[in-house]
Amino acid sequence: MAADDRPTLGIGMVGYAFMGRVHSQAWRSVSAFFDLPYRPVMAAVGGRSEEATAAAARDLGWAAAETDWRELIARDDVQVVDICTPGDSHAEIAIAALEAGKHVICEKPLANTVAEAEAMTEAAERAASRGVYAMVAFNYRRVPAIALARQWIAEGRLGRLHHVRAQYLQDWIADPDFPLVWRLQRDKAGSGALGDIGAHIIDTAQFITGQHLTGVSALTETFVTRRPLAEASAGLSGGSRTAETGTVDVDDAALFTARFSGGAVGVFEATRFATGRKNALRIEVNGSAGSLAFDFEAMNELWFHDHTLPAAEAGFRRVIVTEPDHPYAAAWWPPGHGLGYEHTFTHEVKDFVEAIAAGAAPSPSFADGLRVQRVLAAVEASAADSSRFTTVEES
Ligand code: SOE
Repeated sequence: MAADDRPTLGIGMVGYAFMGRVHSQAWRSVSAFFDLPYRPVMAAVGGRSEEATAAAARDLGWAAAETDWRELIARDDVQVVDICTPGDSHAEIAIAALEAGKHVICEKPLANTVAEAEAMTEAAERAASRGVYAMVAFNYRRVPAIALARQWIAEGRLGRLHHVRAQYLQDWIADPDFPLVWRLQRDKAGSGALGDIGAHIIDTAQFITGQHLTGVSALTETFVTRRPLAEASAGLSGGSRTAETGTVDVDDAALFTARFSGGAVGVFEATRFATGRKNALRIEVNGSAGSLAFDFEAMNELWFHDHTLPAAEAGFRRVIVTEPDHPYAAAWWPPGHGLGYEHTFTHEVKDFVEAIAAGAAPSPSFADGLRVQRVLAAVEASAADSSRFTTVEES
Protein backbone atom coordinates (compact mmCIF):
# COMPACT_ATOMS: atom_id res chain seq x y z
CA MET A 1 0.00 0.00 0.00
CA ALA A 2 1.33 3.47 -0.94
CA ALA A 3 2.26 5.67 2.05
CA ASP A 4 -0.04 8.63 2.58
CA ASP A 5 2.25 11.47 3.54
CA ARG A 6 -0.37 14.23 3.40
CA PRO A 7 -0.75 16.23 6.61
CA THR A 8 -3.75 15.12 8.61
CA LEU A 9 -6.75 17.23 9.58
CA GLY A 10 -8.46 15.92 12.70
CA ILE A 11 -12.24 16.23 12.73
CA GLY A 12 -14.37 16.40 15.87
CA MET A 13 -18.10 16.19 15.25
CA VAL A 14 -20.76 17.23 17.78
CA GLY A 15 -24.10 15.38 17.37
CA TYR A 16 -24.69 12.02 15.71
CA ALA A 17 -28.34 11.94 14.66
CA PHE A 18 -29.49 12.32 11.02
CA MET A 19 -27.10 15.18 10.20
CA GLY A 20 -24.26 13.58 12.15
CA ARG A 21 -24.75 10.34 10.23
CA VAL A 22 -24.67 12.02 6.85
CA HIS A 23 -21.66 14.20 7.79
CA SER A 24 -19.89 11.03 9.00
CA GLN A 25 -20.56 9.43 5.63
CA ALA A 26 -19.03 12.50 3.95
CA TRP A 27 -15.87 12.44 6.08
CA ARG A 28 -15.53 8.65 5.61
CA SER A 29 -15.79 8.78 1.83
CA VAL A 30 -14.28 12.11 0.77
CA SER A 31 -10.65 10.95 0.52
CA ALA A 32 -11.59 7.94 -1.55
CA PHE A 33 -13.05 10.13 -4.30
CA PHE A 34 -11.26 13.48 -4.11
CA ASP A 35 -7.55 14.15 -3.98
CA LEU A 36 -7.38 16.47 -0.98
CA PRO A 37 -4.36 18.42 0.31
CA TYR A 38 -5.08 17.08 3.82
CA ARG A 39 -6.14 13.64 4.98
CA PRO A 40 -9.24 14.07 7.17
CA VAL A 41 -9.09 11.89 10.26
CA MET A 42 -12.32 11.19 12.14
CA ALA A 43 -10.84 11.85 15.57
CA ALA A 44 -13.86 12.08 17.89
CA VAL A 45 -17.63 12.38 18.05
CA GLY A 46 -19.41 14.22 20.85
CA GLY A 47 -22.80 13.59 22.44
CA ARG A 48 -24.44 13.71 25.85
CA SER A 49 -25.06 10.05 26.58
CA GLU A 50 -21.92 8.00 27.14
CA GLU A 51 -23.43 4.78 25.86
CA ALA A 52 -25.10 6.26 22.76
CA THR A 53 -22.05 8.35 21.85
CA ALA A 54 -19.76 5.32 22.14
CA ALA A 55 -22.16 3.36 19.91
CA ALA A 56 -22.21 6.24 17.38
CA ALA A 57 -18.39 6.33 17.35
CA ARG A 58 -18.28 2.60 16.64
CA ASP A 59 -21.03 2.61 13.99
CA LEU A 60 -20.08 5.79 12.16
CA GLY A 61 -16.31 5.37 12.19
CA TRP A 62 -15.07 7.86 14.81
CA ALA A 63 -11.92 6.96 16.76
CA ALA A 64 -13.12 8.32 20.11
CA ALA A 65 -16.25 9.52 21.90
CA GLU A 66 -16.61 12.58 24.15
CA THR A 67 -19.57 13.47 26.33
CA ASP A 68 -18.66 17.14 26.75
CA TRP A 69 -18.28 19.23 23.59
CA ARG A 70 -15.79 21.49 25.39
CA GLU A 71 -13.46 18.53 25.80
CA LEU A 72 -13.95 17.60 22.17
CA ILE A 73 -12.91 21.12 21.11
CA ALA A 74 -9.88 21.03 23.43
CA ARG A 75 -8.48 17.79 21.98
CA ASP A 76 -5.05 18.16 20.33
CA ASP A 77 -6.08 15.78 17.55
CA VAL A 78 -9.08 17.97 16.57
CA GLN A 79 -8.47 20.84 14.14
CA VAL A 80 -12.01 21.04 12.70
CA VAL A 81 -15.24 21.12 14.70
CA ASP A 82 -18.28 19.90 12.76
CA ILE A 83 -21.53 21.03 14.43
CA CYS A 84 -24.52 18.74 13.79
CA THR A 85 -26.66 19.69 16.80
CA PRO A 86 -30.02 21.53 16.90
CA GLY A 87 -29.79 25.30 16.36
CA ASP A 88 -29.98 26.24 20.05
CA SER A 89 -26.37 25.17 20.63
CA HIS A 90 -24.74 26.34 17.37
CA ALA A 91 -23.62 29.76 18.61
CA GLU A 92 -22.04 28.59 21.86
CA ILE A 93 -20.14 25.69 20.29
CA ALA A 94 -19.07 27.56 17.15
CA ILE A 95 -17.78 30.62 18.99
CA ALA A 96 -15.90 28.50 21.55
CA ALA A 97 -14.33 26.41 18.78
CA LEU A 98 -13.27 29.43 16.71
CA GLU A 99 -11.80 31.09 19.78
CA ALA A 100 -9.85 27.90 20.47
CA GLY A 101 -8.37 28.14 16.96
CA LYS A 102 -10.44 25.33 15.44
CA HIS A 103 -12.02 25.57 11.98
CA VAL A 104 -15.82 25.18 12.10
CA ILE A 105 -18.42 23.72 9.78
CA CYS A 106 -21.91 24.28 11.18
CA GLU A 107 -25.30 22.88 10.16
CA LYS A 108 -28.03 25.23 8.92
CA PRO A 109 -29.76 27.46 9.73
CA LEU A 110 -26.69 29.15 11.19
CA ALA A 111 -28.47 30.00 14.45
CA ASN A 112 -31.88 30.44 16.03
CA THR A 113 -31.75 34.26 16.08
CA VAL A 114 -30.15 37.10 14.16
CA ALA A 115 -28.27 38.17 17.32
CA GLU A 116 -26.65 34.73 17.63
CA ALA A 117 -25.81 34.67 13.92
CA GLU A 118 -24.21 38.12 14.23
CA ALA A 119 -22.06 37.00 17.16
CA MET A 120 -21.02 33.89 15.21
CA THR A 121 -20.15 35.96 12.15
CA GLU A 122 -18.05 38.35 14.23
CA ALA A 123 -16.22 35.38 15.79
CA ALA A 124 -15.66 33.91 12.30
CA GLU A 125 -14.25 37.22 11.02
CA ARG A 126 -11.87 37.48 13.98
CA ALA A 127 -10.78 33.86 13.45
CA ALA A 128 -10.25 34.33 9.69
CA SER A 129 -7.62 36.98 10.41
CA ARG A 130 -5.70 34.17 12.19
CA GLY A 131 -6.21 31.68 9.32
CA VAL A 132 -9.07 29.83 11.05
CA TYR A 133 -12.18 29.36 8.89
CA ALA A 134 -15.91 28.80 9.26
CA MET A 135 -18.57 27.51 6.88
CA VAL A 136 -22.33 27.07 7.17
CA ALA A 137 -23.55 23.75 5.78
CA PHE A 138 -26.02 24.63 3.04
CA ASN A 139 -25.37 21.31 1.31
CA TYR A 140 -27.70 21.80 -1.66
CA ARG A 141 -25.23 24.29 -3.17
CA ARG A 142 -23.17 21.17 -3.84
CA VAL A 143 -25.78 19.35 -5.94
CA PRO A 144 -24.02 19.24 -9.34
CA ALA A 145 -27.18 20.48 -11.14
CA ILE A 146 -27.53 23.45 -8.76
CA ALA A 147 -23.85 24.34 -9.13
CA LEU A 148 -24.31 24.09 -12.91
CA ALA A 149 -27.39 26.34 -12.78
CA ARG A 150 -25.34 28.98 -10.97
CA GLN A 151 -22.58 28.72 -13.60
CA TRP A 152 -24.99 29.12 -16.50
CA ILE A 153 -26.72 32.12 -14.89
CA ALA A 154 -23.35 33.74 -14.13
CA GLU A 155 -22.38 33.22 -17.79
CA GLY A 156 -25.50 35.19 -18.77
CA ARG A 157 -27.30 32.31 -20.45
CA LEU A 158 -30.62 33.33 -18.92
CA GLY A 159 -30.19 37.02 -19.70
CA ARG A 160 -31.86 39.40 -17.32
CA LEU A 161 -33.55 37.50 -14.46
CA HIS A 162 -37.24 38.20 -13.86
CA HIS A 163 -38.69 35.37 -11.77
CA VAL A 164 -37.52 32.97 -9.07
CA ARG A 165 -39.97 30.28 -7.99
CA ALA A 166 -38.66 28.24 -5.07
CA GLN A 167 -40.35 25.51 -3.06
CA TYR A 168 -39.21 23.05 -0.44
CA LEU A 169 -41.94 20.45 0.03
CA GLN A 170 -41.92 17.55 2.49
CA ASP A 171 -44.71 15.60 4.21
CA TRP A 172 -43.13 13.94 7.25
CA ILE A 173 -45.26 15.76 9.86
CA ALA A 174 -48.60 15.69 7.97
CA ASP A 175 -49.88 13.04 10.40
CA PRO A 176 -51.33 15.01 13.37
CA ASP A 177 -50.11 12.22 15.68
CA PHE A 178 -46.50 12.65 14.61
CA PRO A 179 -44.72 13.62 17.83
CA LEU A 180 -43.36 16.97 18.91
CA VAL A 181 -39.74 16.35 17.86
CA TRP A 182 -37.10 19.07 18.34
CA ARG A 183 -37.63 20.42 14.83
CA LEU A 184 -41.13 21.46 16.00
CA GLN A 185 -39.91 23.37 19.07
CA ARG A 186 -38.99 27.04 18.86
CA ASP A 187 -36.45 26.95 21.72
CA LYS A 188 -34.49 24.18 19.94
CA ALA A 189 -35.02 24.94 16.24
CA GLY A 190 -35.71 28.68 16.14
CA SER A 191 -38.62 28.25 13.72
CA GLY A 192 -40.43 25.45 11.89
CA ALA A 193 -40.48 24.68 8.17
CA LEU A 194 -39.20 28.22 7.64
CA GLY A 195 -35.76 27.75 9.24
CA ASP A 196 -35.44 24.02 8.61
CA ILE A 197 -36.13 23.93 4.88
CA GLY A 198 -37.08 27.51 3.92
CA ALA A 199 -33.49 28.46 4.81
CA HIS A 200 -32.27 26.05 2.11
CA ILE A 201 -34.37 27.60 -0.67
CA ILE A 202 -33.41 31.12 0.38
CA ASP A 203 -29.73 30.16 0.21
CA THR A 204 -30.20 28.22 -3.04
CA ALA A 205 -32.04 31.12 -4.69
CA GLN A 206 -29.35 33.62 -3.65
CA PHE A 207 -26.58 31.22 -4.70
CA ILE A 208 -28.03 30.43 -8.12
CA THR A 209 -28.98 33.97 -9.06
CA GLY A 210 -26.02 35.79 -7.52
CA GLN A 211 -28.62 38.24 -6.14
CA HIS A 212 -29.78 38.62 -2.55
CA LEU A 213 -33.26 39.11 -1.17
CA THR A 214 -33.98 42.73 -0.29
CA GLY A 215 -37.55 42.43 1.05
CA VAL A 216 -40.33 39.95 1.71
CA SER A 217 -44.06 39.75 2.31
CA ALA A 218 -45.05 36.61 4.16
CA LEU A 219 -47.62 34.43 5.81
CA THR A 220 -47.03 31.39 8.01
CA GLU A 221 -49.43 28.74 9.28
CA THR A 222 -49.43 26.07 11.98
CA PHE A 223 -51.96 23.40 10.99
CA VAL A 224 -51.51 21.12 14.00
CA THR A 225 -51.09 23.09 17.21
CA ARG A 226 -50.80 20.20 19.72
CA ARG A 227 -48.93 16.95 19.28
CA PRO A 228 -47.96 13.96 21.41
CA LEU A 229 -44.67 14.46 23.22
CA ALA A 230 -41.74 12.58 21.70
CA GLU A 231 -39.24 10.30 23.38
CA ALA A 232 -36.00 12.22 23.90
CA SER A 233 -34.19 10.70 20.93
CA ALA A 234 -37.01 10.91 18.37
CA GLY A 235 -35.88 12.18 14.98
CA LEU A 236 -37.40 12.50 11.53
CA SER A 237 -39.01 9.06 11.75
CA GLY A 238 -40.92 10.16 14.84
CA GLY A 239 -39.91 7.31 17.13
CA SER A 240 -42.16 6.55 20.05
CA ARG A 241 -44.58 9.06 21.55
CA THR A 242 -46.13 9.51 24.93
CA ALA A 243 -49.80 9.97 25.89
CA GLU A 244 -49.04 13.55 26.95
CA THR A 245 -49.29 16.35 24.40
CA GLY A 246 -47.47 19.65 23.97
CA THR A 247 -47.90 22.87 22.00
CA VAL A 248 -46.37 23.36 18.58
CA ASP A 249 -44.90 26.87 18.71
CA VAL A 250 -43.39 27.01 15.22
CA ASP A 251 -44.78 27.31 11.69
CA ASP A 252 -45.80 24.21 9.76
CA ALA A 253 -45.66 26.16 6.50
CA ALA A 254 -44.15 29.48 5.41
CA LEU A 255 -45.04 31.26 2.17
CA PHE A 256 -43.62 34.54 0.95
CA THR A 257 -42.98 36.76 -1.99
CA ALA A 258 -39.66 38.57 -2.32
CA ARG A 259 -37.68 41.16 -4.22
CA PHE A 260 -34.07 40.49 -5.28
CA SER A 261 -31.16 42.94 -5.42
CA GLY A 262 -30.87 42.59 -9.22
CA GLY A 263 -34.53 43.34 -9.91
CA ALA A 264 -35.97 39.80 -9.99
CA VAL A 265 -39.09 38.92 -7.99
CA GLY A 266 -39.61 35.62 -6.19
CA VAL A 267 -42.22 33.29 -4.71
CA PHE A 268 -41.15 30.93 -1.91
CA GLU A 269 -42.97 28.09 -0.17
CA ALA A 270 -41.65 25.83 2.61
CA THR A 271 -43.88 23.15 4.09
CA ARG A 272 -43.73 19.74 5.71
CA PHE A 273 -47.41 19.12 4.94
CA ALA A 274 -47.19 18.60 1.15
CA THR A 275 -48.51 15.03 1.15
CA GLY A 276 -46.69 12.90 -1.40
CA ARG A 277 -43.72 15.27 -1.64
CA LYS A 278 -40.77 13.80 0.22
CA ASN A 279 -37.81 16.10 -0.36
CA ALA A 280 -38.92 18.30 -3.24
CA LEU A 281 -36.52 21.23 -3.19
CA ARG A 282 -37.56 22.88 -6.44
CA ILE A 283 -36.39 26.03 -8.07
CA GLU A 284 -37.21 27.64 -11.40
CA VAL A 285 -35.61 30.82 -12.70
CA ASN A 286 -36.99 32.70 -15.70
CA GLY A 287 -34.83 35.21 -17.54
CA SER A 288 -35.11 37.19 -20.76
CA ALA A 289 -32.94 34.65 -22.65
CA GLY A 290 -34.16 31.42 -21.07
CA SER A 291 -35.21 29.47 -17.99
CA LEU A 292 -33.83 26.78 -15.69
CA ALA A 293 -35.77 24.35 -13.51
CA PHE A 294 -34.61 21.85 -10.87
CA ASP A 295 -36.32 19.39 -8.52
CA PHE A 296 -34.25 17.53 -5.90
CA GLU A 297 -36.49 14.47 -6.30
CA ALA A 298 -34.77 14.12 -9.70
CA MET A 299 -31.50 15.62 -8.54
CA ASN A 300 -29.34 14.51 -11.44
CA GLU A 301 -31.42 16.55 -13.90
CA LEU A 302 -31.51 20.22 -14.82
CA TRP A 303 -34.14 21.54 -17.23
CA PHE A 304 -33.14 24.33 -19.60
CA HIS A 305 -35.23 26.37 -21.97
CA ASP A 306 -33.25 28.46 -24.48
CA HIS A 307 -35.51 31.36 -25.32
CA THR A 308 -33.16 32.61 -28.06
CA LEU A 309 -34.10 29.65 -30.26
CA PRO A 310 -36.97 29.98 -32.74
CA ALA A 311 -40.27 29.29 -30.94
CA ALA A 312 -40.82 26.21 -33.10
CA GLU A 313 -37.67 24.58 -31.72
CA ALA A 314 -37.52 25.97 -28.19
CA GLY A 315 -38.88 24.30 -25.07
CA PHE A 316 -37.53 22.82 -21.87
CA ARG A 317 -34.96 20.10 -22.43
CA ARG A 318 -33.53 17.80 -19.81
CA VAL A 319 -29.79 17.84 -19.13
CA ILE A 320 -28.51 14.82 -17.20
CA VAL A 321 -25.88 16.39 -14.95
CA THR A 322 -23.46 13.47 -14.70
CA GLU A 323 -20.89 14.31 -17.39
CA PRO A 324 -17.23 14.68 -16.38
CA ASP A 325 -17.43 18.38 -17.31
CA HIS A 326 -20.24 18.99 -14.82
CA PRO A 327 -19.43 20.24 -11.30
CA TYR A 328 -18.14 17.46 -9.00
CA ALA A 329 -19.27 14.70 -11.38
CA ALA A 330 -15.88 13.55 -12.68
CA ALA A 331 -14.93 12.20 -9.26
CA TRP A 332 -17.77 9.67 -9.22
CA TRP A 333 -19.41 7.19 -11.55
CA PRO A 334 -19.60 6.94 -15.34
CA PRO A 335 -22.11 9.31 -17.01
CA GLY A 336 -25.74 8.57 -16.23
CA HIS A 337 -25.09 6.54 -13.07
CA GLY A 338 -26.11 9.42 -10.85
CA LEU A 339 -25.55 10.75 -7.35
CA GLY A 340 -27.72 11.03 -4.22
CA TYR A 341 -28.34 13.16 -1.12
CA GLU A 342 -25.18 12.02 0.68
CA HIS A 343 -22.88 13.17 -2.13
CA THR A 344 -23.81 16.81 -1.53
CA PHE A 345 -22.24 16.54 1.91
CA THR A 346 -19.12 14.86 0.53
CA HIS A 347 -18.75 17.79 -1.89
CA GLU A 348 -19.30 20.19 1.00
CA VAL A 349 -16.49 18.78 3.14
CA LYS A 350 -14.22 18.53 0.08
CA ASP A 351 -14.69 22.25 -0.65
CA PHE A 352 -14.25 23.07 3.04
CA VAL A 353 -10.94 21.17 3.33
CA GLU A 354 -9.66 22.73 0.10
CA ALA A 355 -10.51 26.23 1.35
CA ILE A 356 -8.69 25.60 4.64
CA ALA A 357 -5.63 24.36 2.74
CA ALA A 358 -5.72 27.36 0.40
CA GLY A 359 -6.06 29.79 3.32
CA ALA A 360 -9.22 31.15 1.72
CA ALA A 361 -12.63 31.80 3.29
CA PRO A 362 -14.96 28.88 2.52
CA SER A 363 -18.34 29.48 0.96
CA PRO A 364 -21.05 29.75 2.21
CA SER A 365 -19.47 31.74 5.02
CA PHE A 366 -21.05 32.60 8.35
CA ALA A 367 -21.78 36.01 6.81
CA ASP A 368 -23.85 34.19 4.15
CA GLY A 369 -25.60 32.28 6.94
CA LEU A 370 -26.33 35.58 8.69
CA ARG A 371 -27.84 36.98 5.48
CA VAL A 372 -30.23 34.00 5.37
CA GLN A 373 -30.99 34.47 9.07
CA ARG A 374 -32.01 38.07 8.38
CA VAL A 375 -34.40 36.86 5.67
CA LEU A 376 -35.91 34.32 8.12
CA ALA A 377 -36.41 37.12 10.66
CA ALA A 378 -37.97 39.38 8.02
CA VAL A 379 -40.38 36.58 7.00
CA GLU A 380 -41.44 36.08 10.63
CA ALA A 381 -41.86 39.83 11.17
CA SER A 382 -43.92 40.17 8.00
CA ALA A 383 -46.10 37.17 8.87
CA ALA A 384 -46.71 38.53 12.38
CA ASP A 385 -47.88 41.89 11.01
CA SER A 386 -51.54 41.19 10.27
CA SER A 387 -52.12 44.82 9.24
CA ARG A 388 -50.33 43.98 5.97
CA PHE A 389 -52.73 41.12 5.20
CA THR A 390 -55.69 42.34 3.21
CA THR A 391 -58.89 40.49 4.01
CA VAL A 392 -61.17 39.82 1.04
CA GLU A 393 -64.54 41.54 1.48
CA GLU A 394 -67.52 39.18 1.80
CA SER A 395 -70.17 39.92 -0.84
C1 SOE B 1 -35.81 17.84 7.74
O1 SOE B 1 -36.79 18.66 7.21
C2 SOE B 1 -34.51 17.84 6.94
O2 SOE B 1 -33.71 16.84 7.48
C3 SOE B 1 -33.73 19.14 7.05
O3 SOE B 1 -33.39 19.44 8.39
C4 SOE B 1 -32.47 19.04 6.21
O4 SOE B 1 -31.75 20.24 6.23
C5 SOE B 1 -32.86 18.68 4.76
O5 SOE B 1 -31.70 18.47 3.99
C6 SOE B 1 -33.68 17.44 4.72
O6 SOE B 1 -34.78 17.56 5.58
